[in-house]
Amino acid sequence: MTALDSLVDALAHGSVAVVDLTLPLSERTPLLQLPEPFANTPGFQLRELSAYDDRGPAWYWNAFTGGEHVGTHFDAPVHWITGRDGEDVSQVPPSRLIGPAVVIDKSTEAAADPDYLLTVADVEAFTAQHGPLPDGGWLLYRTGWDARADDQQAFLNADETGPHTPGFDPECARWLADDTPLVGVGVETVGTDAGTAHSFEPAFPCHSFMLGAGKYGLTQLANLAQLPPTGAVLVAAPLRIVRGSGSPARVLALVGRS
Ligand code: 23J
Ligand code: MN
Repeated sequence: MTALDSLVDALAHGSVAVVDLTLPLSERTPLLQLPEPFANTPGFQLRELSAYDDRGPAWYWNAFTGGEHVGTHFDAPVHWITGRDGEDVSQVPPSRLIGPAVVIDKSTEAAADPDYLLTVADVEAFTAQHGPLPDGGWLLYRTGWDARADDQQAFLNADETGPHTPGFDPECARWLADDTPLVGVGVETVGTDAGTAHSFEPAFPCHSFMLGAGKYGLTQLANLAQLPPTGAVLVAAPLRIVRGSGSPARVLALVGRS
């Protein structure tokens, strides 16, 4: 049997399951809120073209509008100034859109401290137990934030000092970008950086270092709790928007079930 025959067999028999890591995309999908004077993204919206009516008697279809960075989405290197000479989303090699994933669970820590920042020591504690970060793979950062995704206010968790959502410590972001074989990181929050990351040095370090290194981001992931710490295979499918800085994406994981 070839590897693909084995995969088809495993999918048919349920020894490999498909987990949808994608949140539903609608006008209710929560949006990043940047402070003045920065531009903000429009949300996702459908406009009905016909619904089995005079405008199209046998068909239903819509046009849609919305930002590239809405809902479960992919950040391409050109999204950030550090990656401005890098790939746009249409140029990402497809082989980099599928790869092994590890899941680091800091949901307990993030519940106690919404400003929790993942550190190099956290990742090293994980690799000491589970083995090295995967070559060409993804680090998925579980914080429990997906439970808040149907409520914009709870999801952004902002007070008078701004948003409070977990993210990466700047040194951890630099290390993941420059010193590990990962191709990207994925998070459950509205962006790959912490809510307070506008005040970090550098500002928005995860965007700055990861995209500057030609790597990628995935945001607003769901169902990471269904994945094992190691062994899942991630498939990220952003739209191939020419000159796009990113795109809403369908993100799936293949997981072994014994
Ligand atoms: C633009 C500016 C800051 C941030 C972001 C976008 C995102 O989170 C994003 O979706 O890439 S933090
Ligand atoms: Mn983004």
